[in-house]
Amino acid sequence: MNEIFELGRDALRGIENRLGMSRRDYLQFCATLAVTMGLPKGADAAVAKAIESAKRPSVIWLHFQECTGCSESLLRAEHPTLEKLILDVISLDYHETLMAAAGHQAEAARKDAMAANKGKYVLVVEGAIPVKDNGIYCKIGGHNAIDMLKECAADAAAVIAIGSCASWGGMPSSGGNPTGASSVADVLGKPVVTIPGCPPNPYNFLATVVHFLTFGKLPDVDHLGRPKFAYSRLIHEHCERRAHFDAGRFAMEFGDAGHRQGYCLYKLGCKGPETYGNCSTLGFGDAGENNWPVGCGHPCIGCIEKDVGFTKPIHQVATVINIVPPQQYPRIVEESGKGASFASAAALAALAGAAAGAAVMLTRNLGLSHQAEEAERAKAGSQATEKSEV
Ligand code: FSX
Ligand code: SF4
Ligand code: F3S
Repeated sequence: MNEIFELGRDALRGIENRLGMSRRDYLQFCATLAVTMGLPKGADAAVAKAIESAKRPSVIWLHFQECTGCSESLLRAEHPTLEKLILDVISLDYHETLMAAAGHQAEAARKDAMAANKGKYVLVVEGAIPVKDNGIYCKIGGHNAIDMLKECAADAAAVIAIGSCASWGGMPSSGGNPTGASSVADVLGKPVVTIPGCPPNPYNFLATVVHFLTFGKLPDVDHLGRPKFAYSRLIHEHCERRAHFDAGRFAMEFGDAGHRQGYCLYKLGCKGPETYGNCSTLGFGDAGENNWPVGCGHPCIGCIEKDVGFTKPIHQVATVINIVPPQQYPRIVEESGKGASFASAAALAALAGAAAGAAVMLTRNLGLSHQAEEAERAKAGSQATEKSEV
């Protein structure tokens, strides 16, 4: 973190005023983003510098077949909030849900932003594109989604498909796909960066945009266009219930004794074993620990993964892609169903370079383990007090 002081007090004070967040929170935010991207030590300084000094890229955000959950999930990201992002990190020049303009004014705003930032703007696409029957199932301002996407992508510096709908069709493409809901890449006929999830974790999007700001290019992606820092591991490999899976301890019904004790949800249809993502390692939406489907006691439905989410029945058992058990298990605190500590496993993975973004795991789960330990200590303390009172 030392390099970060090269930014100077004035720059940090400026950020304090602009973002309305303390220097400490700002530096923590930059460190979190750097870790999320799996960047090496010291990269937080580069991230901080880029956000502080880079010209805000113009962002044009299109909405097609979707529920706006992706934008909603960004609104729930606390570090920073979307308002702060809009005002400071990016220049959101067109977003149908959030902009005040309507009708012709909105269309004019889009055209103006495209002309003013030709070749430089980032195009974010939320929602699938219905291609059946000449695209008549989604029209905005008299244009169908196919034409609008092609027009906006032509002069974009980068295209990001946010959410499963834009990434691979998502929910609108399920059930026989009556409208021909298609991905951005399929309609454009070229690969784009995809951030699948229904909705995706806001940090995966923020980290992707900040990577663009910091390095002038989008992060490395896999064959499906997914940033490797977020989508290269199976959820099952780092799940806090994994030790229960390997020990054969399963919840068999919602609300049964195993479910109440935080046992593995595999037999209730959890798709963690065939879904790639960082849901099990990166808290979702800042609402506290365990704030992801499995953490809340519901099997993962594979909302991120094509041919799994919205395709396989929710309670059908998953195909286990990797049967190799982890080298170390999280410690299990069975009574509360939480308290998994991945610290040692993550440290091993980071040392071995076994998994991209292992540092995310390490950071987050160090927090988890600390919290669990504190909870246990507090419990032990209160039990001791109760005994001494008796
Ligand atoms: Fe799709 Fe995002 Fe699911 Fe909804 O829009 S990924 S339906 S969360 O809003 O595109
Ligand atoms: Fe976690 Fe699901 Fe894997 Fe069980 S099956 S360990 S709940 S990801
Ligand atoms: Fe979706 Fe499963 Fe992650 S349901 S949010 S892919 S845990």
